[in-house]
Amino acid sequence: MDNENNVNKYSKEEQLNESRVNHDDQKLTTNQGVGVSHTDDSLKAGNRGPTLMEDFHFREKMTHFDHERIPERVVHARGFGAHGHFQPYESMAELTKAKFLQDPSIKTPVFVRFSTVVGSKGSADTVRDVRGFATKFYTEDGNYDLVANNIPVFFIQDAIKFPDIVHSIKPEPHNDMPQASAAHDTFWDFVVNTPEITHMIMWLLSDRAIPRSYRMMEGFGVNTFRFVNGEGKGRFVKFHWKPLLGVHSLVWDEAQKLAGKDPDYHRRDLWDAISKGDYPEYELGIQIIEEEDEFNFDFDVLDPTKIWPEEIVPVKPIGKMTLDRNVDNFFAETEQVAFHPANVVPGIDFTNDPLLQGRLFSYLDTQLIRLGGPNFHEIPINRPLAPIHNNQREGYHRMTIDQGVTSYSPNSLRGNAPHPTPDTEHGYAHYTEKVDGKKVRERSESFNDHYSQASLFWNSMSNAEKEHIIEAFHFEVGAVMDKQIKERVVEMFNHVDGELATEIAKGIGVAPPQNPGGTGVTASSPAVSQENTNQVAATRKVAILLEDGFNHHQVTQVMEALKSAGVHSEIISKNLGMLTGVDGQQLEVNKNYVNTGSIMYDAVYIPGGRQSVDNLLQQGDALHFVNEAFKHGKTIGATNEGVDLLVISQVEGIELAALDSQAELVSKMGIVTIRNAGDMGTIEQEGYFSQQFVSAIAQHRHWKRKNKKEMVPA
Ligand code: HDE
Repeated sequence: MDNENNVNKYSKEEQLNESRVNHDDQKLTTNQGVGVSHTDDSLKAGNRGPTLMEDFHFREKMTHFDHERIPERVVHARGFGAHGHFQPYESMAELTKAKFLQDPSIKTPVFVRFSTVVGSKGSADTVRDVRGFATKFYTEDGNYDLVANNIPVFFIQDAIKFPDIVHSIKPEPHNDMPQASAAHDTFWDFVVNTPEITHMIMWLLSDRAIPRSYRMMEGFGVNTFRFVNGEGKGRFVKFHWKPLLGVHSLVWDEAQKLAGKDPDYHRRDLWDAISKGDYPEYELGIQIIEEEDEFNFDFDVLDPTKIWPEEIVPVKPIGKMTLDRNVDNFFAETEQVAFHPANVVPGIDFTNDPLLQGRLFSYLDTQLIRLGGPNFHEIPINRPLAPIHNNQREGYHRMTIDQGVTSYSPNSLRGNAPHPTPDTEHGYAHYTEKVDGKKVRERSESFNDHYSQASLFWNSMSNAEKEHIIEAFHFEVGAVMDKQIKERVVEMFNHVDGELATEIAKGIGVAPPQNPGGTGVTASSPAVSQENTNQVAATRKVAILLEDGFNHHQVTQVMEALKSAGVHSEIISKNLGMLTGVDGQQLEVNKNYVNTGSIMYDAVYIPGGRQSVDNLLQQGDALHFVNEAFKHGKTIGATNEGVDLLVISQVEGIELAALDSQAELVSKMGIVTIRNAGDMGTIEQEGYFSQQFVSAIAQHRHWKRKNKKEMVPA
């Protein structure tokens, strides 16, 4: 323990340590601790005879295996977790008494699980879906769970419809298809019958639903919570996570191909980043609305299908989370972790948001069956750092040996221990809110505007983002078999925007709206467009295409420059092994074309070297690599003879007519080339290849080449 501020973090690690077992250099035993001398043959009556019942080692080994699965989560089944810590920037005492938000020198340990919603545990990472972003803070005052998504609004306004939406989007009940996809009739049938879903569909069909990385995703608490300060004053609050690397996405073609080539793409990305020390960081932000302003907005502050536009209610950054440790064991940690929006600490409370209210029931309920009983809070990953004392006893798999004769309250045999925790000692006191109403199964009229914010979202998109949304409609609704549903989709989105509805109709084989409509909302919210996000080159991945006879000086100088910008590079070639440059120096190949593809990288570099490039020119795989990267809007760099590969690929002629003869450095729409490169420069040297290449990589994708990319076959 090098610093006393780290008490919390290290004590969680110490706590986990109690459960860690290292099997290195240990002798094999049964679960009773009896040594096992041989585990490769069962005990038989003769070496060709029947297996004997008395083989306790065989029976134990097989029985345990037979029971090694627990039910997957009914939603968010596929996920991936990591450890880290959270630190507030300053005391938030004015707004909340939550202990972990008081002292900027205190690091609170956290565990985060990212997930997709619809697919089964073994489905692909890159499907179009909402991503879960659930964080458990192991605070001094007990566990606080911020169970968030990467989209700020939800499909429905009342939790009672959750089983319906989930049944509609999951594989259809008769044939269990399709897996992890909304592109089918039952979902869109639900959509056209549920106007409140409109805003969420805009987000779901946008780039947000195909993130580049869990490290480049926002998180949103979605529901409206309440901050309560030491004086008992409450305020409405919405939570935001903002990734320091910015918010970036894949393109749909890439996402689909990745689902085949590397279904673990997002979990591998997170695992690798943490292993390399590229620790993902996210700022926690809050939006606050004073209770006296509850009715001063043109949306209901309790409606989970609405955002509080950041331009109207700014997001205040209040702290930072860093993820810096991978799990030891996926099952023990990521699979067994249980998040619950009802796990709050003093200073954080609920509101009457009807979606939140229903969530407060569902999570514990589903975890009781998934984790097999009421004692799952004792599983190491779920155990709070704060001590637990109550009268709960027994149940499946109880780990604690509770001492003493009483397990009830009040008692006098133990002086009524455990004693109630007074408010003054951070006992949880529910917010005092006056509630008065008739018992009704109704929804407030203030929840009825389903289209204005969908229009706001559409208006806020850049041209490229709009095109992606329309393409997503073509894919998703194009897969629907029932023509009436397709027509109703057009009708529904005609309420949002006439142009949008007309464009949707074009691709799905139904008539455009007769009267293109819309809400008349002209406002936009720049904060929702990914065009306005942070642009960072660090942690991106560059593929360098090489064969024997490459220009060693160029390759190593560019690799060095990339490294200094925190960008990772890998050498790709036809075969694994060593490659020899013109001057005899060697470099090792990291991947070959069968094991990887352009979809695994953010950018491509083709260095000079006559022999290397002539060889690449003969390889369809290398040309495909370049064409595909171009089509996906990625940065491509080429120097000296390397430019020839661009000339021969479909990129040339479309993009850079004069490519052949360019002697000067040209950086245009993410294509960075130079014919006569000598010194490649560093990332600080303005006007040199390395600096231009890295700044193009930081831009993530180059959508301006959009129309030209249509012509590139890949
Ligand atoms: Fe969840 N949700 N949800 N949800 N949710 C679950 O709990 C539910 C909602 C979210 O990595 C389940 O333990 C209802 C909004 C995440 O383990 C279940 C409603 C948001 C995770 C459940 C919602 C979320 C879950 C399934 C009201 C964003 C994964 C397994 C309509 C703020 C946590 C489990 C993890 C998981 C119910 C809506 C986020 C069934 C009833 C809104 C990130 O209890």
